[in-house]
Amino acid sequence: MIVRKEAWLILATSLLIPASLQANPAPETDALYQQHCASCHGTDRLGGMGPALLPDNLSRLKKPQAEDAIREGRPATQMPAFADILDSESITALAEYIYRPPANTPTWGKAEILDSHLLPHLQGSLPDEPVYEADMMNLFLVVEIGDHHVTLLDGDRMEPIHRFPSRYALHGGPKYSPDGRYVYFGSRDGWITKYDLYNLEVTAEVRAGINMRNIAVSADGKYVMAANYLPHTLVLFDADNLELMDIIPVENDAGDSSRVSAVYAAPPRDSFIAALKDIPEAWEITVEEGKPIVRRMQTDTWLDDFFFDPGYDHLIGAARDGKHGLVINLDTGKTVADLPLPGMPHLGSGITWEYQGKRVMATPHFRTGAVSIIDMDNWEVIKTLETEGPGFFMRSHENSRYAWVDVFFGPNKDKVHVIDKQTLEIVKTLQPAPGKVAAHVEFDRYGEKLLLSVWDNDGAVIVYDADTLEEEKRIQMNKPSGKYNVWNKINYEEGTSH
Ligand code: DHE
Repeated sequence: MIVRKEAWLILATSLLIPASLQANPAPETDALYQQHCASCHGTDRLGGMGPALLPDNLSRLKKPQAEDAIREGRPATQMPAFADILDSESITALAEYIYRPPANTPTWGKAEILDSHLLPHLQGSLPDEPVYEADMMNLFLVVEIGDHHVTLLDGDRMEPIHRFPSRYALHGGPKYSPDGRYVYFGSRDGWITKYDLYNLEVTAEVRAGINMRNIAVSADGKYVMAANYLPHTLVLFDADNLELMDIIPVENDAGDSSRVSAVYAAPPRDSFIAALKDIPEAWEITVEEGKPIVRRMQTDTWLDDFFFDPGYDHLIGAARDGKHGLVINLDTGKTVADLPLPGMPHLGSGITWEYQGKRVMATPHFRTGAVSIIDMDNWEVIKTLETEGPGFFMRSHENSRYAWVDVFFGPNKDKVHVIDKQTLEIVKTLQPAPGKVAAHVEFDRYGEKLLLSVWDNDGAVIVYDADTLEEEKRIQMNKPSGKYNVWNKINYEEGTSH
């Protein structure tokens, strides 16, 4: 029997896509969407004042939660409750509708990016003095994902200075300008927001893509690079006003395109480094006379998550199979070591420190309760530390003898381990809010105090003394996720994320 390729495709597709998603949406559901949702989320679901409502963007929201959001609204956002307007069948139909792949693949190119550009304050038009008093190098930003806000904290007094709304679902670390005055936020649905910490004002915004991974700011502060999942692009902006400079299609020589796993600035190299999710390549991008120049490195596998040594000579990547890591020399592009890292290491949150006269790096794992500690001279795993469950984030500070790692997944998600960086042992396990995830630590600029999130709508950041490990105070917050200290970030402090 000869089966034509198209027939196989139809069969394969019908096996993969649930029946509810295969049929075209009923016209009445489309009408409901256009009547009640389109004004905020866009007629084509690409987002507007509200987030994009496409399957790729919603991968982290379960359908029952989407129904709840439609029924009850979302607190502290513009999303109203529809329980009194729509019956439960309509709510279910709408929730199904937003998880359907769109009829036409959405485009987000030059015209859309230029159209999205907002410039409330031209670079240089606001005063150069802060409108409040604080050590501007010891500020923290706390991203509160519960109601999409950001809190600015004074890191000396550990008191909030200001709280402002953010774009929907910020993700990844915000990136500061080299002088620490401006910060750039990236949202999952593609918005980049530039914020002036002196004047407490958004100065520029632009939407780089429909589903964005993260952003990076060049070491000289001149450029911002966005890495997208959808479309398959890297997008370069001028950092002053977020003007579009170039769109780099992410494809190989054969014309296959790829999502970008992430992009980071590599300060000593004066470049950006990106890894691709669907093509086994890592890219180094330099900007010459305003134009991005791409150098491609073939890798042995697809890299989902990666990290660098302090000199940015090597990229340490997690292989797609989640079973090992590899080390790539960034000058030669060659793989120089294979790391036995089972359990899907989360290298994006790796940290390094000095241990017995040499530099080691440590990473938690998404799938196993372990922290791997690796000698960065010979790339050997010197210790696998057992934890009470898989972890997400690790943090320390050069001046602290401890490293902190959370247990983000599983029954012990409310626990946080404190590791002695010289004995490589867990010396304390904290459980600050039983039943609530405790995760993500950031130190102040001196490494003397630190903040830990109680990751809950009725949550808090907890201030600890970094030496005695005693709690000092709790500041109430709405699902605080990451926290970012200006000094640590602009100095690429060894214990913090870059
Ligand atoms: Fe993240 C950083 C990827 C899920 C909160 N996350 C990052 C970075 C990457 C990444 C590549 C580094 C970018 C940067 O800082 O420039 N995250 C991924 C995933 O692939 C994953 C597993 C699946 C996904 O949904 O994309 C994922 N991340 C999450 C979450 O579910 C978290 C816990 C909640 C959320 O807000 O989405 C989450 N990720 C974070 C945070 C950072 C981050 C808070 C910044 C950490 C830092 O200290 O810099």
